Amino acid sequence: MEIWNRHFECMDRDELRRVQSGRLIETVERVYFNVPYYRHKMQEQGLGPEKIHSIDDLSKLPFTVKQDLRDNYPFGLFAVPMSEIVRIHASSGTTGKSTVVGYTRNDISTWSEVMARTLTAAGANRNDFIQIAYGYGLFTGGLGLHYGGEKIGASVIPISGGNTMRQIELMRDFGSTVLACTPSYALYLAEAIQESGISRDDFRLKAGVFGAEPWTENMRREIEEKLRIKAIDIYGLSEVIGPGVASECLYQEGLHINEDHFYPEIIDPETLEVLPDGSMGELVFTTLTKEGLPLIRYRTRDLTRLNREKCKCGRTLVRMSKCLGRSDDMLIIRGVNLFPSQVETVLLDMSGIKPHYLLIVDRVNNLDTLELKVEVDEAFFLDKISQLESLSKKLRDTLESALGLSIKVTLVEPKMIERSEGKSKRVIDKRKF
Ligand code: DLL
Repeated sequence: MEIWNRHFECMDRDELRRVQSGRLIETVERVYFNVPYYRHKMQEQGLGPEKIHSIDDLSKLPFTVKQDLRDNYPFGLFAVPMSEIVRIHASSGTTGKSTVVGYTRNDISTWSEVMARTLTAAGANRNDFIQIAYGYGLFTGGLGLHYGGEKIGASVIPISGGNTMRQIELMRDFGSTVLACTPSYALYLAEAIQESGISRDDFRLKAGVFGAEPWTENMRREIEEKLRIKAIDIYGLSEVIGPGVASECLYQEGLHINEDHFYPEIIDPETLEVLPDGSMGELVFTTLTKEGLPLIRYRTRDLTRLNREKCKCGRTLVRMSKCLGRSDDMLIIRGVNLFPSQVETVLLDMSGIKPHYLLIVDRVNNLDTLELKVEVDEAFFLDKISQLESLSKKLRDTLESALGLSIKVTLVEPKMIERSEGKSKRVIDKRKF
């Protein structure tokens, strides 16, 4: 089994810890002297870079959360002058104050390196044809996979998302061997291939690198059977770098975290206490080499557990279990991140409706669907049907452009949405994770 960077991926754990400690010290200095936000936060706690000597001191440092990035929108947390930034991405689905991330030339090179590790771990090499059906653009999926694919010398096919018939045609004609997309799109493609009548023998596909949303072992089995491939789970988030934070090897027993670049901790999301290895909790990352947007103890909100045993593949990098849940209310719909509060903001701005709503998420033919049920104002409800129709269309258009997702809007009579006494239930997620 090939390993892209044996030196770091199989490093003795004591040596790795020394590397991590050195890099943490540099990172803390970088943020303290270059990012006023971090300097103030550390000063408030009586902390300076001289108090950080090793990874053991990490827990002294304050946490960073998504809201901190939004409050410093767009570039306030960057640690280098903009002239050093060569790429900007932003998290999907959010409007206005979205999460903006910036990369220096070295960051792009780090990203390509960790993506090269990811693809190699999935069994890919220079002889492969990688069909990248993740979206290209502000989303990190397309370009992240792209640079990794080029780095290992594979033939990269930057087809981007959507246009299923063309995906299938090119997959057959170009002989794609590795497919990169969300797991739900992989399943959708698998069924479309079956329906197309083209024989599976006409394809050369052998592996898939799937991520950007949670998926279960059952989904994996289904994808592997339908496409007759090895389905590899890859994990990442824009704030930390994009895809390439962690990925499975061919043993599929947890995702190896590239911890020489991204140091993981597991905390209790309520008490914020650091938990021992093996406990389920919220994953927190400190970047150890990033220049553009270094992050200290960034709370991902993803729930998982860590395992530091050496893997059968020979890698010593810590493994995280598949991420299936979050400690906040973020939904991932067709790979797009969505907070119910984004819908609420649109509703509050629109006349004719009340902010009493219910979001219904489902999966039909392996594609996520999103429906909004929302109450109409009493006065409006007595109006003509045509007016209701135009209200519904206006609402749908506004939501679709705000969320970057298609949505079905159903207007209902006042008081039709159940009121709850405690925390109101805004989302029904019928997908099975
Ligand atoms: O989804 C980066 C990515 C692209 C990862 C392509 C893998 C492949 P964001 O849009 O910032 O970045 O969303 C990050 O997606 O915090 C998780 O909640 C979720 N997520 C990403 N990968 C997985 C996975 C990209 N393999 C958020 N399993 C993260 C479960 C995942 N959830």
